[in-house]
Amino acid sequence: MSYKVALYPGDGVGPEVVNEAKKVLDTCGLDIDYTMIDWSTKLYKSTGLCAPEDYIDQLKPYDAILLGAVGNADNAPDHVAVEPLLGMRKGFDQYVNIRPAILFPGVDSPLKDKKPYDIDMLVIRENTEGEYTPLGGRHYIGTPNECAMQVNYFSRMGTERIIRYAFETARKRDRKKVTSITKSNALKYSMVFWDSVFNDVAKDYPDVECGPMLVDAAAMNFVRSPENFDVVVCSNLFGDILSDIAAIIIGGMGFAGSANINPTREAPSMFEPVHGSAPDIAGKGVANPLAAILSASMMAGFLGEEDSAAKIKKAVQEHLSEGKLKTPDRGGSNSTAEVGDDIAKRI
Ligand code: GGG
Repeated sequence: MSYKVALYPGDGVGPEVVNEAKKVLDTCGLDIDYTMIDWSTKLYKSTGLCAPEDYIDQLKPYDAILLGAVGNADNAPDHVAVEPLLGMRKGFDQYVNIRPAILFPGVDSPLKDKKPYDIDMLVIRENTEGEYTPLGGRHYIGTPNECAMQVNYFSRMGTERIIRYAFETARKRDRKKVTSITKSNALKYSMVFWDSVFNDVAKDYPDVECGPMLVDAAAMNFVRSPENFDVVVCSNLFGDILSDIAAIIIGGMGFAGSANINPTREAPSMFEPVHGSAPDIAGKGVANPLAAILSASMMAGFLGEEDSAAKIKKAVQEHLSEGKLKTPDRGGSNSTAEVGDDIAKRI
């Protein structure tokens, strides 16, 4: 099969890590026709936008998008920089954001006594609505009555489909367990609704162990007992925050790949490292490319190239187990390209 993939490196360290992800994919010998998308905050100065107005139309024909990172506060406000990223998730109905957190052999967790694979969870984040819905407004700006409103929008369709996706995913895993992240003790409309949809859907999956957990308790338990989590299903904002905790306990943001999936395949899905643009180290060639490489592995798997996906993941595992090459975020002095070369060589 041949595929059309849009490479969207974006800002900061994005181009450096996407370059390594492409290098690794090339080694797999996949028939991919790449198009380089040169949109970033640099565009903002000339156009007031970080991507052309018709960016959804331009990206629609691709099978997948491989994104690096967005954001550089020197060039554009962060909420403008992130617009194309959130816009792709919504515009392509990529309603599932999968963020795996696995403690690989050879990687030190900041948590005491954690062995390889003690942490092996999937954070499944609702990606198109919830707290990220662009509904609200600012009023009476500059007066003592100034106020801001941001509406949390939870539809039955949107809530049910993400929870169902989490159960379907859990069913295929060994532990078959879903934890639903809530805050229904305080958010008496949105999260009480979320809980009731969760309870309805759970009835269809008697073979899956499941239950709710308040988001504050989950933040604590990700650190205290991460081995108790398997699949974790969250609203958009809760998933954003908890997946960063999940990343840090498996060794850092440098290991956190992700997939933004439209399961219907009627529009492209997008793959990106969870980390941002890290402008402080951009251009120095020292960013950890593993999160982007693991995202590329998820992309290969989504495209149906399971063999290549597994080869990339195995190469990353071997590279980490050997532990010879490390970028500075892991206490080493190797470059982004040296790590990418090592993974490619192993494939
Ligand atoms: N790698 C993509 C990236 O730059 N993410 C930065 C970010 O702030 N994303 C917002 C979000 O995931 O909700």
